[in-house]
Amino acid sequence: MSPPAASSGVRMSNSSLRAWVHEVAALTRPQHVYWCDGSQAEIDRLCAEMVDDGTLIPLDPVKHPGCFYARSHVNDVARVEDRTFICSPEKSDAGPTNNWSDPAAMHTLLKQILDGCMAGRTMYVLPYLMGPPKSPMARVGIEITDSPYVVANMRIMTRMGQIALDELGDRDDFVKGIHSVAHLNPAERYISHFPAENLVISVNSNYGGNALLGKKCFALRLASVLARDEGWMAEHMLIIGITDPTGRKTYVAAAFPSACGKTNLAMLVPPPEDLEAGWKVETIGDDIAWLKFGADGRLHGVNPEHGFFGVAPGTSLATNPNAMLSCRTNTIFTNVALLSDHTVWWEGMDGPPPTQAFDWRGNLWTPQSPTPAAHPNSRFTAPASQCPSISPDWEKPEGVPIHAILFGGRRTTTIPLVYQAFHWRHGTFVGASMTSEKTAAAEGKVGELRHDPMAMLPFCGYHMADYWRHWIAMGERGGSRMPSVFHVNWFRKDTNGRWLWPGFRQNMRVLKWMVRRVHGEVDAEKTAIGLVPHADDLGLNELGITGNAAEQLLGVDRAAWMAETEERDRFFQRFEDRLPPEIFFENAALRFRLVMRRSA
Ligand code: GTP
Ligand code: SPV
Ligand code: MN
Repeated sequence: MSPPAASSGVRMSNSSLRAWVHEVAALTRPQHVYWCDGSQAEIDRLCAEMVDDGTLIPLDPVKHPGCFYARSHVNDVARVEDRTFICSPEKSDAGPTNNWSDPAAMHTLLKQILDGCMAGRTMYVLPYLMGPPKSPMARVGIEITDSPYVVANMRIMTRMGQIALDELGDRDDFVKGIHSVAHLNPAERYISHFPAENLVISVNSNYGGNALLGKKCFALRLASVLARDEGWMAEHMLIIGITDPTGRKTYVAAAFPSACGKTNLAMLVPPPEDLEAGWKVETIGDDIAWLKFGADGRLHGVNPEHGFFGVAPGTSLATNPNAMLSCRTNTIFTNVALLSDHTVWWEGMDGPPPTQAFDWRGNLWTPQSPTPAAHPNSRFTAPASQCPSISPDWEKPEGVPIHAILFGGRRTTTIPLVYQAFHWRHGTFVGASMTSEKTAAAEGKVGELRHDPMAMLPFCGYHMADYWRHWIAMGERGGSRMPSVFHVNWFRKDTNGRWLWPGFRQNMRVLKWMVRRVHGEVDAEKTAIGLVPHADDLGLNELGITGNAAEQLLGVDRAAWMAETEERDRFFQRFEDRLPPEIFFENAALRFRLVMRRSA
């Protein structure tokens, strides 16, 4: 017998959904089953319950109305890539960059963990929509969870509740997610994807991408498989709209690895002189883009999400005022520091540090403490609609036309500030070759250089070489209407370890150059690696970047690039004969140009 449904107002007549929910309840055996309608009253009630049991601490109602503070378990603070599995029927379909498990074996293992795991708890059924309402690109997911914290976060991050059930109707093509905090036992933590069943099962974590199943699990790992099969793209990309002084809009999608600057670029405020001249940057999304050909033959992008799960440390009014304003109200802060006046703090916030605080573990902290007050992967969960720079186009059902795609990573050496790929196939190679220093967004050693193709290493739901093949095939379909491709690196350092590039709002200089390139309004220098700007076209002089610094930022170091191509070859060899020959060819062509050119 299935447990009684706690009353909520949802209207639903989908029998396959009902049957699946019963099946999960029979296995996990919760005390109550509750269907979320997504209403304000419902979330107010849930948050009040979480305040009562200590899960949430309400923040100052004047300085931070509608905001809550949360701490995760100390062993559960980031995505766990080594516990994340792609359970495709064939091992070879997961590819060498994913952990694979046999689906039947994984189901058996997870059944044991899920068996009775919700005893004494409420099981929440969360219907949610990824993508704008009434959009042909939108999809419905259902997450079943025993975590009210997940419900509160998912209500910000997605369009949750009745709206999703209404969009689903009687169809059975919803993406299934089963999540249980279980015992938060890291040894039994599994984030398992079953692409053939449109299913994710996540147990023993309650943090970010491990637990908010609409985000990386659905909108990237499972969606990348759907996208391959249906001829579209699911990418780890922000989307912005740039308005120039003539009023023309240029849309850019950008893939940077986790904690490498997507949210910051998505909310960029141009420098005063550009604002005065009429430049404007508007936010469409900050983490995930779904791209599909529109009726005009161009790639169009939507942001499937409805909120931001943004990195807190380093975010300030000086670096990202729009993020600070987005998270002033109706926000959940997780693992930042708590001050005694019920406000929050993190490293890099404006002004001097507080004289004392409670750190992310709940311990008393002072500026003399040897550890940071906020966890490096502490985050704010804020509604996208609250962002001052949110674009009027952000919920357009047909999405926005994408003119340029930008790749980037954290590289202290070799990779210049910006260069443009010669064409789509070369751009695919540029994306496939991305490397970046690891950040705190995932468990593991921070700072280690690793390959992260298209910023999708942890998020591609199938064989990475097939994913590159899909990129090439999309390019063949789109022909001359495909976006121009660029690569940027905001993170170059000089020999003394200082940033060579001021970054943040000064990145506008690079965006302006890209806009002019897209519309054929500025020349570039043809080098072995691609098309590089003339220093004057970025106004490097105005920033006091001259001589050796300018050379380091924009130059091509032939020896370092030769080493780069060798490293790429080693990486590409891992894909054996599944590697698209185009990728192999582009690396050989790069090496040829490096060797043959008199000036690189
Ligand atoms: P995920 O949400 O993990 O996918 O991260 P993200 O790509 O959105 O990264 P985010 O914009 O949150 O930036 C992460 C860190 O990089 C923050 O600490 C920023 O302050 C820092 N950062 C962002 N842009 C720049 C830049 O232009 N220069 C420098 N030096 N740091 C930057
Ligand atoms: C990332 O790591 O890329 C994030 C945070 O955006 S999480 O939702 O945890 O994946
Ligand atoms: Mn991300």
